[in-house]
Formats: sequence, C-alpha cells, structure tokens
Amino acid sequence: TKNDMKGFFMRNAFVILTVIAVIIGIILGFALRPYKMSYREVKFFSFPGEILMRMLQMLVLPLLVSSLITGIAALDSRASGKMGMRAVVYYTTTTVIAVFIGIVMVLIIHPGKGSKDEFTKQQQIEQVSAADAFLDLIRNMFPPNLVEACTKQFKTKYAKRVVHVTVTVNDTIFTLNGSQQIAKEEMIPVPGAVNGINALGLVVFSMCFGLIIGSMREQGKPLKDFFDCLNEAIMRLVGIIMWYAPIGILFLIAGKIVEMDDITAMGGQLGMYTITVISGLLIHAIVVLPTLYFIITRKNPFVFITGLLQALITALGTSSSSATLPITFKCLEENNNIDKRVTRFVLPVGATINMDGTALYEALAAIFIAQVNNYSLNFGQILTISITATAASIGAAGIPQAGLVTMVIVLTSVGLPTDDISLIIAVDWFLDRLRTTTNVLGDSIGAGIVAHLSRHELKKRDLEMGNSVVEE
Ligand code: DAS
Repeated sequence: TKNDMKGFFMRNAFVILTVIAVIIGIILGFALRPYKMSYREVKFFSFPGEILMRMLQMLVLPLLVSSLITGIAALDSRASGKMGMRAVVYYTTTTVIAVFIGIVMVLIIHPGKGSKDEFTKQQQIEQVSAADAFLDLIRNMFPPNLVEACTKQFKTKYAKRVVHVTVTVNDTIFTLNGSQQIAKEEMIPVPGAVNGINALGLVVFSMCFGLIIGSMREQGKPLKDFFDCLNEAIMRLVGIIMWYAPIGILFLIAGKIVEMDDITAMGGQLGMYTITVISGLLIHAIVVLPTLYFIITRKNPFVFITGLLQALITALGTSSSSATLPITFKCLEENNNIDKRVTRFVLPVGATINMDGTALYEALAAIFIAQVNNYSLNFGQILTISITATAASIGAAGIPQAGLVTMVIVLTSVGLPTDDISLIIAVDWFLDRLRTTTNVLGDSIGAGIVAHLSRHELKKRDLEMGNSVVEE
C-alpha cells in the first residue's frame, strides 16, 4: 500500500537516494563524454563531488581521534586487550586470505603475456628500497610532532647527491660531471611528506591515550567526557553531510566517467589484468568475507551488507577509505546496531591498517608486472611478495591511489622494475575504487565479527557500570 511504500522509503531514504545518484551519475557521465571537456571544465563540473570529499576528510581527524580515545577508555584494559586481539587476528587472517586469492588468480589467469609492446604510458617513479619503506612505516607510528601528524605522513626521500670530481691534467681542466667511474653517488635522506594525515601515528597515540584515560577512572572522567562529547558532535555533523552525499557522489562518478581514457583503447593484457583484479576482489568481497561472517556469527551476511550500502557506495565514489570512515560509522551504528564501543575502537584502526583489497591488489599487480617482464618468480619470491604486499597495505594511507605508491615496496623486494608501475596507472583509478570498497567492507565485517565475539564482555561491563543492557 501507499503507506508501506512511504515507510519503506523513509527508512531507506539515504540508500535509495545514493543508488539513484550513482545511476544518474553514470548516465550523465556517458552522455557528456562526446563533448570532450577540457581538464578545467571537468574540474568545474565535478566540483560538487570535490566538496563532498573535502567535507568528509574534514571530519576524519577529529572523528578518528575522539572515537578511538572514547572507545578504548570505555572498556577496561582486559576487555580492550581481548577486543584488540580479536581485531588483530581478524585483520591478519583476512589480509592473508586476500593476498592468497590475488596470487592464485594472477597465476591461473596469467594476464601478462611477457611483452611490454602494448603499453604506452611511461612515467618516472621514485626509487625506494623495501627496507626504507619498512622503517618509514615504523617511524610513522611515532610522530615526533602531533600537530604535524594531523597534516602529513612522514616519508623519507632519498635524493641522489652527485659528487663532481675535477681532475687537472697538464694545465687542461677537465670537469667530469657524474661520469660513472669518477662521480660518486651518495644517497642522502631528506624528510618529505605524502598526502593525507598520518593516521597510523594518530591511531597509536589515541589508543595509548585512551588506555591511560580509562585507567585513571574518576580522574580521567573530564577528558573522557570531553572526547565523548566531541565524538557525538562530529557524528551529528556526519548526519548532516549524509544528506549532501548523494549529490556529491553523483558528480564524483559523472566527472570521472567524463574524464577517463577511452576504455576500448585498452590493450589486451591490461584488459585481462583488470578482469583478474575484479574477479579476485569479488571473490574476497562476496564469498570469503560473508562466509567468514556467517560461520562466526550465524547471521545473514547479506542483511549486514545491505545496512552498509551507503558506505560501500561512498567508498566507490571517493576511492578513499578514510574519507568514507564517517559514513561507515553511521551505517554500522545506526543500520546494523553494532555496539559503539566496538565501532569506535575497531573502525578507525581498521580504516588505517586493514586493507584487504589493497593487499590483494598489490600482490596481484606485482606478479602481473613480473609476467609482463617475462620474469619467472620462484616460491621464495612469491612468499616475499605476499609478505611485502601485506606490509604495503598496512602502510598505505586510506586515500585515493595510495596503494599504487606503496607498490614500490613490493616490486623492489623481488627486484622488479618500479618504473613498470606506470604500465598499470591507466586503469588504477577504477581498480582503486573497487579495492577501496573491499577495504571498507573488510573493516565493517570485522567490526561485526568483533562485536559478536565480544558480546559477553560488553554485557558484563554494562552490568558493572549499571548501564541498561541492550539485547542483541
Ligand atoms: N584507495 C585506498 C583506500 O582508501 C587504498 C589504495 O589505494 O589501495 O582504501
């Protein structure tokens, strides 16, 4: 009846609007493609989308810090320890499975035929060694300046300093600039920054800070209340932005479709590569993760995923899991009724370090590059790729195409040419959106699983604190 319809629409207004926005965005994008807009025109056109990105990113920093601090302070140290352990086990298991799927897919489908003739785009990619990148990962966990951590990640840049040697022979002065035998190249580190906040550093700090505040009991209460209130206020802002989100997503998607390179011009190898990545991500997102959720919670995973739709579409539109974080919170807490103590604790950490899609992608892409170069990998090297792909996914920031940058670590670890990242740049904007969606799904299912496993402790804590107990 009419009333039922109205009720259904009201309950699902956001999701319905967002889905409509995606559809209109795709149609509009393809309709405008023949007009071949200039770069500036595309920028103007997708402006409403850019504003959505900026609004979401604006909330990430206070949201991340306040949710982690209050989430952890709300638990006693034993409960948070247990919850943390569960989250870590989940992150590790799912990332390892994702990497495994990526490797199996690329080995079976074998999209790289051992020639680079089909590829055109070449760009210089900065050289970084795997060891340096590992050290930067650890460095980022301990930001020396918290204010700076709110604005940038630390990244060591190694500049080549060429020592010019001047040789004088029989009054004739020869200046040898960088000739191989005489010029000495030294690597000197210069601090640099990549885009985005140092989420990892802030996560480490906020977790420790939350633990301390929680252990201070009465004395820590003012701080706990402060961050509680901050978190609540930010979530209300998110509630307002959600109304704007469909418009932003519409223009983000339409703008990207207008701008993208001609798909039909995509080479055979690149096409196969794209299909391989998509299949891998799909297997992980619609088979592995839901099955895991079902086995552990005995609840219908697809009902759970339906509650997440808006977050997943936002991930697809923004290709940033950290920009999606505010929406992920809303979906999990309001649609899926996940305990706030769990989401606040698990989601910020997940969005920062748990990236199943990125891990799967990096392992797959590295082996694809090996295939294109006719470079056969032995078992040890494949193992190295899986380990470095995992690390690279942890180190990748939740921002667009971060995974492409951290791929340097994976490639250098087995001696593959890092310049070849440019071979896959053409399709990365698209694959990035899919892996970001997988990343967000992985974090959310993780929150669902941890909440289920921690339900007894949470209930016990509620009884101790005299809270009203919410039945699952
Ligand atoms: N786009 C990133 C994310 O936000 C990560 C990546 O580039 O793989 O999840």
